[in-house]
Amino acid sequence: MIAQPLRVAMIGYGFMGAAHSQAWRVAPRFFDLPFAPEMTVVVGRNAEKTRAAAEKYGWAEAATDWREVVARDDIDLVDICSPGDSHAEVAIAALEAGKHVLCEKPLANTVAEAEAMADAARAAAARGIRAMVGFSYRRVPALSLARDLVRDGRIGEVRQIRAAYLQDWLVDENGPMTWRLDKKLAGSGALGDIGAHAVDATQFITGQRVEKVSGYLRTFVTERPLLAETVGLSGTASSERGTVTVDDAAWFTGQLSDGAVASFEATRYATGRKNGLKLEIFGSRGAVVFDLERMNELEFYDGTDAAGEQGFRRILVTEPEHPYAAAWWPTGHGLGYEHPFSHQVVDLLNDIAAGRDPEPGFDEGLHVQRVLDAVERSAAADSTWITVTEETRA
Ligand code: SOE
Repeated sequence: MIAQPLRVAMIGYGFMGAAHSQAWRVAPRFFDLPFAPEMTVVVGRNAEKTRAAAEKYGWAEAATDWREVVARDDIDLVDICSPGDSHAEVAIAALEAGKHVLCEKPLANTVAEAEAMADAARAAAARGIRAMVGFSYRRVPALSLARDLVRDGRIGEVRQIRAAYLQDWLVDENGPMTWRLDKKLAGSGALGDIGAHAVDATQFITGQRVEKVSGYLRTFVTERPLLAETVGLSGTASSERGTVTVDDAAWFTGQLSDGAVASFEATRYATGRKNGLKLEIFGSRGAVVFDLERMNELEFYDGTDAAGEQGFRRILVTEPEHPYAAAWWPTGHGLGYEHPFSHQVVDLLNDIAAGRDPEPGFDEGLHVQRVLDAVERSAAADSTWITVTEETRA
């Protein structure tokens, strides 16, 4: 049977746009999908660059006006890969226009925006329109396997978690300003960009929510050279400096809904750590350890093993029995950073076809946003404990 087309518009074509383009192109070639995705149009502010991106990544058209695109009858799904300051406006307009939405994380720049998005997603769901947040790491096979083991009780009751997302791309203090260092565009720094992944992965694996936090934020380098382009001097190196308005690193402790305690670290200054999301989940009968720099592996400690044989075992998560793995390569031929983005597309399209809400939906994205916000408020109040409130804040 020929699958019905699903016409996609992607907003933004930077790092995430490249990853999502790859997913839209590859997913239908490796998985049986209920729809045939069509890469209809990519949207960006600069016409020439957007045209180049369309050609490079395989989009049929390039456009500069997202409002026009979101209203088009020949678009079924809007994929938001632009900086956080545009998420709320684009997502809400798309949902109201009856388009399914995939939105990069963190869901928004503020709790108020995330609330409005979650409201729009709930109203849209009543009309069969679906919304998903792109916490792609949930769909790394080893991380999914960790969730399965914990859910099946293989480590007993979860008591302690260490979640650290360590990068080092800001170590050089002459590294240029980017939108990720501007609070107006990004909402927050390491906290929202990578700390959000640590929070989501922890909640996903344990099935518990972060309910209370104590946080500390630090900006090590407060001014950085502006990119020539940013000051309108095309082709010239800029000597102007811009102010970094976000955190470089975030530390926080969290209390979880079923009584577990978690420590979180998110930093762009961990010299030598390139993209290390390390999650250690300790339970009453065992433990699981995941490290994104070794993303095809999961360490599992089974406390029920014979006393003389106990120890962490390394599972190479590439067997056909493992989550998502059967669609790809023979055993032992691992996956990379880009594959979870394909899995995200697969799960989203299956959810749309089955008429169920995707995970994580905008309500979960909103909860993560509340956690980030609570960490910021705690940090501003000398690390005092803050309850992650479910109420609207003015
Ligand atoms: C996207 O999921 C993302 O969080 C990026 O926004 C980060 O910058 C990257 O380092 C990890 O992935």
